[in-house]
Amino acid sequence: PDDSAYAAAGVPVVDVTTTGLGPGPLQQIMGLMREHGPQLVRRVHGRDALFVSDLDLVTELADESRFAKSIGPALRNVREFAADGLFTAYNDEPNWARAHDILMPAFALGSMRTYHPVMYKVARRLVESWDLAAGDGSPVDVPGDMTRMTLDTIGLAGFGYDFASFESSEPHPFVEAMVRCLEWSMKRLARVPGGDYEAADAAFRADADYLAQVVDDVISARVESGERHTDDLLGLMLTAQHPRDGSTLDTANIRNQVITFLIAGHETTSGAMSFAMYYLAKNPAVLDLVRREVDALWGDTTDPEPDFDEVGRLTYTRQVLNEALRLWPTAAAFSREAREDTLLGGRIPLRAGQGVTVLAPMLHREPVWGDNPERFDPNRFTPEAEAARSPHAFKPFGTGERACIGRQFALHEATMLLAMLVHRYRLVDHADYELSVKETLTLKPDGFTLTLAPRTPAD
Ligand code: MNH
Repeated sequence: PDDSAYAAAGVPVVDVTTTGLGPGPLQQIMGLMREHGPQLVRRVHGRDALFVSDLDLVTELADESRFAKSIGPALRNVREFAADGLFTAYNDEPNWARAHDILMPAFALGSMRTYHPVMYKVARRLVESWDLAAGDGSPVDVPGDMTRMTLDTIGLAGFGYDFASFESSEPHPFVEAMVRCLEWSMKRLARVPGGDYEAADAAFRADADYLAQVVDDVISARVESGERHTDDLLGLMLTAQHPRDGSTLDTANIRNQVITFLIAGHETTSGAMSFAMYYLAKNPAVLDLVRREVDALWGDTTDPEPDFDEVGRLTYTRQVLNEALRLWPTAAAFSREAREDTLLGGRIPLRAGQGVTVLAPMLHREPVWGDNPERFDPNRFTPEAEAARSPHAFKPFGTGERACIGRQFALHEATMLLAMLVHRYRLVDHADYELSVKETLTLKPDGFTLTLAPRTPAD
């Protein structure tokens, strides 16, 4: 549509070419929406992107008969290193359905039982490292350590590969290369026509090649071990046949899937746990309720080892995570495209294939969330409150058949870790941390540190 069509539909066009997208493109759109309302076109160097966040339109966009996942400009950039992996595959690319059907069993509830011991083992690595910090009063780098823990977890649970992230004071080089690739994907959206990006692209290529090399190590470690696992992601990829047509994944696609899962499987979960820790540190009344929940399970056991079913009973802890994902959904935007020419909301003309991006942080602040949406309140996620609300009001995991395959994996891992931490430590907001959200396509609280003290019977 041109400007007059947007004007006729009442959709403001905001040209940000003079300022650019800045270090936080998502927060920029949040700001624009606060100013201009929940639908707008952001224009940069003549490139338009339509963003929406109001519940009615998101509800329409979730209708799979009219709309499907769109691989928009951001994901097209991610495709440069994840290619036809599940996250970035086009809907009609045969490898999407093939890999989806082959890998689904690995994300069924039964499989979470299989991953549970590994998740616990890695959670203990974090606890051991935090015990040292609690002992000498030194601050812990919350997002840094959450990233260590989630990378080690997906590596071990998915691929039997140990990144051993807690053995180093630096982030694993895989993480650094991955973050630069994600940053490249984000910054590429703001490019000035005719600009010189040769150096940036060469650096990106080197990083992408390194990711591919790590993945080849992960795969060959398994192949050379001669072990025939069939129950983890890599085992399924290497051995499983499609349930209906018997087809298998080819080598190039397996590599793309491993890159995809190593990235998708840790970056967002790490951010979600970090935001949850931030809100716990800032909301003593909520922290107290989590304590009651974990104390009811584990009392004053020094080193409780949560079993699988106990994690399912940590319902309030899970509400805390949901509430953190409401305010800061760490994969903050997802895009949909019209299957046919259509009118969104009966008035915004969309051509077949044209993308619309849902801005989840603003959807999650819509009027349906009440008149104080900035308030952190896990009671928004009691079963009663959830039943009373549209299922489309909360979309941290996307929507439809292309929604997050790893949701249960993330929630199990994160709920268990948060509960263990709250049970064990007093969280001290020693730096009086002021939230600053860092964007690398995904979101994290930037520079968030805590100091820790063991809990005493009094608290
Ligand atoms: Mn995950 C898709 C968010 C954890 C693997 N994930 C998505 C989408 C969102 C998302 C949003 C849909 C994107 C889109 O429509 O373009 N994911 C999250 C969040 C967390 C998360 C907020 C943690 C919290 N994701 C995980 C974990 C794994 C994983 C853990 C793997 C173990 N996610 C995926 C994959 C896809 C995906 C794979 C793509 C699925 C598909 O398109 O078939």
